[in-house]
Amino acid sequence: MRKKITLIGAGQIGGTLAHLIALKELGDVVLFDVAAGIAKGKALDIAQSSPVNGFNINLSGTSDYEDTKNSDVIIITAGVPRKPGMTRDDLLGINLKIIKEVADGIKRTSPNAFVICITNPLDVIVMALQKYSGLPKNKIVGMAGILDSSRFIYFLSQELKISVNKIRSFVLGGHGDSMVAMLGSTKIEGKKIGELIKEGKITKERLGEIVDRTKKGGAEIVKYLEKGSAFYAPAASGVEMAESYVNDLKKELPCAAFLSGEYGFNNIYAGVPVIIGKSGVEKIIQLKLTKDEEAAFKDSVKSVQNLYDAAKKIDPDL
Ligand code: A3D
Repeated sequence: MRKKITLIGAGQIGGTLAHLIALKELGDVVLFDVAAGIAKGKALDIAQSSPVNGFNINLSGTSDYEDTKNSDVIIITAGVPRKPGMTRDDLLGINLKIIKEVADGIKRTSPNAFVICITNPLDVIVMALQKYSGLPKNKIVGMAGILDSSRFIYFLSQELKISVNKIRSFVLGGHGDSMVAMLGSTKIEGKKIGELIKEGKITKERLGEIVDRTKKGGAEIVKYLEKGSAFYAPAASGVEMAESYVNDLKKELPCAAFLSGEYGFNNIYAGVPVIIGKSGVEKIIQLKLTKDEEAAFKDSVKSVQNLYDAAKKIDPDL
């Protein structure tokens, strides 16, 4: 039987997710939004492309959680995106309220779903979603690391004139300015990045600039767009997670997952490599970090912890 995939939030990312899922025939799509017209309009528009693109799934739009009942996968983008000059953390108060409402809706109607959260500030919102909904921690996961890693790999490929397919890397930690590009685990055509520096293919300084551009990758797009934030690459990243779950691909993907002792942290969500398969987050991969990476990762998780403390002050229910 085809899977039922609900997208909570039918904005820029929600609409793109629906389109990609339709093209891949990953499942039937329900687009949910408080603005019902946007959800219905986008569902109908994408459905009308099915004769051209030759896909065969059902798409519908709604603002009623009953229509999302028994979803297999839920991807959440409900919330407000950044405006130029804003940090992701500035969205905390408003998106926390929205996520509380969403948590209540999905807990009532789809308690067995695999839930992917994309709403910012990501790590704190996904943690709040888990707390509010009480759904199992291995079934609630945040999308950020795939996008941050993808940005880093793209920038490296442009710099080195090497196909993105030949570069492997992870960006981990919190999805904010403190995110950590794991240079020790970065491989380019099988070679460690340190070897490329020795060979004179890239300088340390240039590499530093690329890491910095990755950290500010979202803000660069916000500035260009003037209205709204990135949506194509975020949607593609969310779909990769959904696909690994639906088709039990057991891919190793950097995602915001609940840590219970891994990397020395407890009771907090942060970006780490995980295996996603039919049971959800099936395993957290423990990478060997260099001393510098370990220190940067700790700092990054601490900033997530600080923001979660700020969230608790906003809502004592957390
Ligand atoms: P946008 O196009 O504004 O869509 C958000 C949608 O959410 C709108 O259609 C709203 O009507 C809807 N919405 C608001 N409140 C509710 C509610 N209570 N229930 C259901 N729907 C609601 O934004 P977007 O799609 O560009 O971005 C969505 C979120 O993703 C924002 O918080 C962004 O900051 C975040 N984002 C995260 C990443 C990550 O890598 C984690 C990347 C890019 C954007």
